[in-house]
Amino acid sequence: MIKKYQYGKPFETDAVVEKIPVTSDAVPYGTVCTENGFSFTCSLEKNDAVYGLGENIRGINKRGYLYISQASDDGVHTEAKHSLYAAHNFIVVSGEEPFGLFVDYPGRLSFDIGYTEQNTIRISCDDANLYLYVINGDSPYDIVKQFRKIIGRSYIPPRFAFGFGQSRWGYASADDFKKVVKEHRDAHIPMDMLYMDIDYMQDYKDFTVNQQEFPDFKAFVEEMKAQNIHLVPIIDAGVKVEEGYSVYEEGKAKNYFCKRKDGTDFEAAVWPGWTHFPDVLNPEARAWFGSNYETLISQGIDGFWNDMNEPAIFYSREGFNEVKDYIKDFLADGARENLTFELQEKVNSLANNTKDYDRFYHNVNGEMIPHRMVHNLFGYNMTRAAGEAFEKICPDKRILLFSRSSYIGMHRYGGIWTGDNKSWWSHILLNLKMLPSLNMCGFLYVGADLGGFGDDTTRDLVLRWLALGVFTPLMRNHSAIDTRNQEFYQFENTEDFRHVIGVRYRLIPYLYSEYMKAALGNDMMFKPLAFEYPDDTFAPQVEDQLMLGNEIMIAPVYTQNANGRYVYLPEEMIFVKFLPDGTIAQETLSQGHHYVEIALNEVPLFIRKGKCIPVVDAAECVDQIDFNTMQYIGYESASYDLYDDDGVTPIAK
Ligand code: MIG
Repeated sequence: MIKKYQYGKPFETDAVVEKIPVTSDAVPYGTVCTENGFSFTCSLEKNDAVYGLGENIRGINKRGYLYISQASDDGVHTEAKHSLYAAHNFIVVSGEEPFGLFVDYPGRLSFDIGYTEQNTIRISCDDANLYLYVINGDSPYDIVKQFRKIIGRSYIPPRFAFGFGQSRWGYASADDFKKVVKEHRDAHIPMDMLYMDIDYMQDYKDFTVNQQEFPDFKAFVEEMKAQNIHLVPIIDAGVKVEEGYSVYEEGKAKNYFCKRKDGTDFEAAVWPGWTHFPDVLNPEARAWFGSNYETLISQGIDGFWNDMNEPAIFYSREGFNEVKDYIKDFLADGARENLTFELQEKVNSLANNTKDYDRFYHNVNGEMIPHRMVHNLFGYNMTRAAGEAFEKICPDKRILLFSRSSYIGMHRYGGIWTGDNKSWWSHILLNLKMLPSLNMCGFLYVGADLGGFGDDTTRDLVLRWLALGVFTPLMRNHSAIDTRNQEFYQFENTEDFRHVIGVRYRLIPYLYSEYMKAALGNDMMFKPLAFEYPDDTFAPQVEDQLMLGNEIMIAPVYTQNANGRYVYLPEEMIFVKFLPDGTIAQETLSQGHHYVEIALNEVPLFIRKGKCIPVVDAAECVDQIDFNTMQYIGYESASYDLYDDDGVTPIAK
């Protein structure tokens, strides 16, 4: 049962697609107050768990912290943070009478989940203009499925997107890219995608390609395709201000950029220098921005990643002028000489300063809406621009698409990657914990930068992280410029990487099948153990193992120098290890706690009692997977219902 409550005049986010009439009943489970902004307060019982909030820090059980929905470009994902790149305002509270809440509000919103008071949830925001959806059901899992149904079907990528993709910020020339492909192919490390970060562009201009480095881009794309490699270019939110650059000229002439209050185009400096932001909340401007993707699609491109769409701002014209004035005073005024800390802070506060979100506006059906009020919708609508355009540009083909920033609703148009993590062991676990939370909010095509984006990685970290990454729909090794080289062939004993990536390809028929079942059935692909074993004493507390699909449990090693790990089995299972010699070890383990040994070059998984899964032979790309090699592993009398299709044709909603 879902009830929809309306407060004030909400902004229509299109997060929910099902038509639900507004009710005038009282809100159950808590108290709503609309005096100073909006707040919803309810109390928690000692053992209630709180799930949801999608892309976020901390646990699967979100209880005990303050989370703030405010999409932010912040590459330091520590426990101390309150926001990451997204706003996924859906939570589920377990307990005697479980319920779910979706706060459809696109501005800054706080979820105090037992932070101020351990047994109290308080959700609040400044403007009492929003929709609140209250869902009740038999269990948290049931509530999630009801929610997923009203927000519409999740994005379905092409099947090649289940292959492995290599990425690194810094590849710039055709030769750089060719080298990466050659190294993988020579070492027989499977690969389907090669990501193009910002350096492929001409001066960081969206939808352009550096002519000198790629004199015949179309031919280059073809050459890569001939080796079964899909190139996936990045698109940034800011459009470079430059006379003669057609995207800029057209956007300016048609008033498709976000404006200041005085009607001039808002200026933000990002990678290209000064840019304007496409007003993707304006349907006309959104269609226009999306139509630009055709420039690359017509050259053979069939995948994109949208970046910097919180939107990230290095500095605005206003912020820049303020600091310039400050520095002038600083240099002139002897009294200030000692305040270098203040100066440092001033300069540092230029980037992603929320003050800038008060300085520009969106034109939504003729009404000027301050960006601050709809901040969390930018990445969603940039990605929607692309997704809606693809339906026109290539209606017969699925296009790979994912974004950094998002809001619920965007899950219908693309996936997400979880942004600038670090080469830290703790981030393997963070990656794992986010997966079910993201699925609850509709995001199924998800993954993290495997091996870690920032900081220097180590060989063992990459291998352990991959043993989780082999299960995530988006499987990509990505790292930042100036960090230690992170391609697999940079490390000793490359064959270990060939083996682990090979395991991914052996599992693709299963992973694709489970992904599609989850997408078509509005279901989750990754679940907390509590969702499958709600009455188990230990399962609800497990935060380092997940259920994947309907057949398996995963439990990767996430500590350095470990030879294995402790694992909890809520029921008897078969412990499976993909060994480096290509064989598969299977051992039945009883219900309970176990220590399992797992070497660096082994991939573990657990098959649930009475189930089996399909496994094929490894291949070097998705198209070369030979379904004739399919065998089943797990319980002998079990059968598995395999979903498959051509992997390309869009599926009607
Ligand atoms: O300011 O394009 O999250 O994946 O490599 C950094 C360069 C901009 C941030 C993305 C990251 C990407 C990087 N980008």
